[in-house]
Amino acid sequence: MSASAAHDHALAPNDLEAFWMPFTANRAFKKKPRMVTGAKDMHYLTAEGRKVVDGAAGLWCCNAGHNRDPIVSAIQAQAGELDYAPAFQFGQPKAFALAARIAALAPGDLDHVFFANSGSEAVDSALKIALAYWNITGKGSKTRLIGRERGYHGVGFGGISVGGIVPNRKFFGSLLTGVDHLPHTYNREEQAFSRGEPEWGAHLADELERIVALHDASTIAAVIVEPMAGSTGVLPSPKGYLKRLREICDKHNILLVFDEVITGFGRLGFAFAAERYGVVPDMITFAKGVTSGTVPMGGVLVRKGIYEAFMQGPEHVIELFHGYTYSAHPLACAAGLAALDVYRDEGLFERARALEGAWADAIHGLKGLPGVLDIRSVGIVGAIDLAPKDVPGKRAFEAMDRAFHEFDLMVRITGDTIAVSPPLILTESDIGDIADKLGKVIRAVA
Ligand code: PXG
Repeated sequence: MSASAAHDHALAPNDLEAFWMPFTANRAFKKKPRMVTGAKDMHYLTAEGRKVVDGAAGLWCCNAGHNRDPIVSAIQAQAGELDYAPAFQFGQPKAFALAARIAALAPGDLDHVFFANSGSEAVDSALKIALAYWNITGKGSKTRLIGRERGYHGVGFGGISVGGIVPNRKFFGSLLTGVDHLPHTYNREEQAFSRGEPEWGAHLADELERIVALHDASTIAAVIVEPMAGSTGVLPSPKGYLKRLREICDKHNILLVFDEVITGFGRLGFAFAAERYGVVPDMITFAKGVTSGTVPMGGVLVRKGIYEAFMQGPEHVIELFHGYTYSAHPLACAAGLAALDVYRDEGLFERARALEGAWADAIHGLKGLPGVLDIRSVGIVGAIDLAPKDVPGKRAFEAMDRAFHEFDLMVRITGDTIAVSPPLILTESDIGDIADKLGKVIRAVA
């Protein structure tokens, strides 16, 4: 293909077969594609020139909005200056600078950063660090990992093992052994139409005591939870729940990992949700918003004591046999530094906090529309549960498809839940616009 033919193909491809799309209904998409070719700030652009409101910040990642000049320039400059550098046994300055900036945003003594390239890799890194930590500190029997029903921790074998989303697990064999799960925290009867953290449900953290009683703390390495379960349909932690988990983990010497791949970098109005909840976990996994989605990057924030436990023995010996070719990739580090500058200079975390009330009002204003069973909101995140029509998932699929084609709005769906999580640069008028479009979509699929 000539360069100009390849360019035309990229803009308006007429053969969609080769790309096996991830987490996608491939045949439905390829019959009627939802294609975007550009983006700026709050919008995606289509080849026909339509402006589609990005109600999902890409996939919960473009927190600073799209194609922001400072981030674009930083990536361009970096590509021209140092395209790649190994992070095994060699370094480049921006990796150290970014790690320090991220650690400075984290609460407590979460002072060290291990870099990966995605949320899935971040989660598997955190689980491996937990296992290795107990190994090297003489408690090698602590190997069990505890996740939670309806949890999403990416798609690596570690992540799907501790995860609790059935279709992400059931096709893939026996997964990791020695894993158990806390119950999820959603109960529609007790929590329907809660704004923010539901009042009911803190006691569900006590289920960890039951799991510890069953397996014994001497076999348990770590507990991993999302402070707000995102992919499963937006389940904010009940009030007091995370504090109780922390207390039980402390009591039994179990590491607590917060998976903040979605909640990190402002989504709940703080750099990390750990701050919102006043709980310091032993590790935080992050990805997505760290570069505002522009270049793949993930990582794990680790408490000082864990890092220091590894910094023993002869100095020429590698302390942790783990890492990726692209850990701390220079383009990702440049993008990360620029994204953190934008978040700071534009006060985007504070902005999310300030707009949370207006956002919740708008999303909860959809109550009473046909088929709406529940609405949840927290930070700049909203979810609307629709009653299933004919077969499960079909109504929300139709909502996503028609939102894009007819109402110029991009949303995410899971089951029969619509999830919205726009870029944090949104204005009150964007909030009104998104709620208005959502209302039209919900009526259209009634
Ligand atoms: N942990 C959490 C909490 C996540 O939400 C991952 C790990 C995995 O990240 P990577 O970068 O490996 O995809 C995620 C990813 C959705 C949706 O719409 C959510 C995610 C990804 C794609 C779509 O719910 N979360």
